[in-house]
Order: sequence, then C-alpha cells, then structure tokens
Amino acid sequence: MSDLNLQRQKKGPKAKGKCDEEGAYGNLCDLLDVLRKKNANANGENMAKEQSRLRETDKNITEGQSRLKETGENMAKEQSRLRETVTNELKKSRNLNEVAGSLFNKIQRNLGAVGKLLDEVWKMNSSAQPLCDKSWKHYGLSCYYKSTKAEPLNFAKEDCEKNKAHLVIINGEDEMNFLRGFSENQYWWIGLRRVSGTWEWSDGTSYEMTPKFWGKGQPNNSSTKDHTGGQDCVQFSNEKGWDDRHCALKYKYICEKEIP
Ligand SMILES: [Ca+2]
Repeated sequence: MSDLNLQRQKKGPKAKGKCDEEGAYGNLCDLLDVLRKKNANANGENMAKEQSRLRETDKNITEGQSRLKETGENMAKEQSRLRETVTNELKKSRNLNEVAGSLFNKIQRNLGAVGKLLDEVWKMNSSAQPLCDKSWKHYGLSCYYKSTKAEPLNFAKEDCEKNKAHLVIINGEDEMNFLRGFSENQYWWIGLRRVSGTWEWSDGTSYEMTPKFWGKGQPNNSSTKDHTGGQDCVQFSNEKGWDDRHCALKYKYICEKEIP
C-alpha cells in the first residue's frame, strides 16, 4: 500500500487540518504532506551525516593541535639545550682566550727580558756589530725608526716596508713604556688599523691578545669638517695615548723590525 493511502486510512475521512478537503485537492495536499515529511527526513539524515563529518573533522583538528603542541614543546626543549650548549662553549672559549692572553703576556715579558740581556751582552763586547742599523734604536728584540716627516698612513706603511720593517706593533706594556720615552711628546702612526670594523695589527698579531692603551674617550671614530666616515688608523702620543684618526691625515710614524 502506498504511503498516501496509508496516511489517508489512518487519518480517516473526518481528519482535521489543512488537508481535510475531499477529492483531488485533498489527495494533492496529502501528497505534498508526505513529500514534505520525506524531505524533512532526508534533511535530517544529511544533517546527521554532516554532523558526523564535522565531529570527525573536529577530532582530526584536536589530534593535529595535540601533535603541534608536542612538536612545539620538543622544539622549545631542543632550543633550550642548544642555548645551554652555546653558553657553555662561549664560556670555554672565553676561558681559553684568557689562558692564551695570559700566556701571550708572559711570552712578551720573557722576550723583553731576553732583549735586555742581549743589549747587556752587546755592550760588554765593544767590537761587536751594532744590533740595529744606523738611525734605528734597539729595544728588546726589535729595532725602531722614527720618521722625520709627517705622511698619510699608506705612505708611512710603504716607507716602513721599503726598509724591510713594518709600522710599530705594540705587543706589551714594556714596549709601550719604551715607546713613550722614544716618542718625544709627538704624534706617531702605529701599525693598528680598523678593517671592516675590526681592529687589526699590521703583522697579524691578535688585537685581542695585546694590551690596549687608548686615550680617554678613544677610539671615538669621530667625523670632522674635512674628514667624514671612519677613523680607521691609529696615532699615539706619550701625552694622549692611542687615538683613532683619519688615515689621510699626516703624522710622523714609527717603523719596527726584528733584530736581524
Ligand atoms: Ca679618535
């Protein structure tokens, strides 16, 4: 029996409501009613399916979130471990630097002592050849030369090199004390330069390892009316210590070479 006939049987001839008309209109109305209910059932089923899919999606999202949280936590732990490792390595490297710096200073002091001894021995032997060429001054294991003219840094550097020497490298306190006396209160270029923002001695001696004798407020890398940009070269005087200056400025210079 069709849904429509069943419904009409259940409802009976006296059924009240929208579809209580007899005949074609009543049948049509009943048919519409059945269709509406079927449609409602179909919608209900679709909604149930949709709800189920949504629940599944929600579950997947929750699981994904949980995995992400776990990954995030692992990454945070790994980051923390890495930070700790880097900190420890930095500490070790600083300690090594300190040890190396201390050794370097000891070596410098020993070399100074050897130089003085050499000087004493040389003085005792009056027939010995001078330790340094004429117009060069002996100190420690080196000979030092003071220029008579003021020149830009590049000229000074080349002039020292022509004499198989280099602009003076200040390795320690002893040598600096010697140079203070040697400098006669004038201004001199030394072999220290800023290269790409890092201070470097011209013979490759480590700047980090050597003691610094910067004057008050130096290095200040200042600009002047005539010279903009970096003060990348270093001048020293007994009175003011080291001062970074523009390399194009002219100063006298001190060359140094090792005792032959
Ligand atoms: Ca300066």
